[in-house]
Amino acid sequence: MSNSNIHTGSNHSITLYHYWRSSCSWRVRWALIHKGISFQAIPVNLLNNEQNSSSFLKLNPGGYVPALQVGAEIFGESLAMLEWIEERFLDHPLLPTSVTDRMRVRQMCLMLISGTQPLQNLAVMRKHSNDVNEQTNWSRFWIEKGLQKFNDVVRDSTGSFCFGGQFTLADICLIPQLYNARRFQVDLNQFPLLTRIETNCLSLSSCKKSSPEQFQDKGPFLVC
Ligand SMILES: N[C@@H](CCC(=O)N[C@@H](CS)C(=O)NCC(=O)O)C(=O)O
Repeated sequence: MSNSNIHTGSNHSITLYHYWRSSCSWRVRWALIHKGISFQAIPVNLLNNEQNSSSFLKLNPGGYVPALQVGAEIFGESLAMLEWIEERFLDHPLLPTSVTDRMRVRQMCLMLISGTQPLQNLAVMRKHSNDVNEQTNWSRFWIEKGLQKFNDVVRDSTGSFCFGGQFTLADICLIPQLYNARRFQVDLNQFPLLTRIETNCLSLSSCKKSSPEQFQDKGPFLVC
């Protein structure tokens, strides 16, 4: 799709502008699919810089994917989207019941959403260095550091998933981050707890259906 040709999804009530390999996009695809919500998926090619095209910036002035259109309104920031999905669609909850437990899960989410992922962004890597190897070193360093801290928090509350036996938003944030960690050659053998959680998540059909491979090189389509 060319920069001037971002399709709008106005004929469907929920539309997700996303990029197949973006970890932030995967989070939202996954939550929507987990809740059984159908949505129009519209690709925005980050490698072609479509996120900075004038047509996309009109949709999301932040210049990032994902962006979520709900009716006539459009929103940026994946955590805001995840919270909206959770509050709007109550079945298959992605947060625990108690408010302190919810705070723990939100802490885990933010350690990745705001403490780790932003440092591996294209724009950040390019500002750090023009050298691709150096960009990889930079991202690997910060992802590894972020995962170490995340691991320390999860260790005290884990079961099959990050927060005990309940699949939550923390898992939805972790698995795409591990996918990115591999892209940047982080040695995940140092995180057996996290890869065990990953194995459990990968067996969920919502994880498979929302994964990057399912959306690679696809044009706009309706996810049911
Ligand atoms: N805080 C934002 C971050 C979004 C973000 O960083 N998106 C990345 C893809 S995962 C992006 O669009 N990068 C484009 C760029 O760096 O130019 C969120 O959670 O939605």
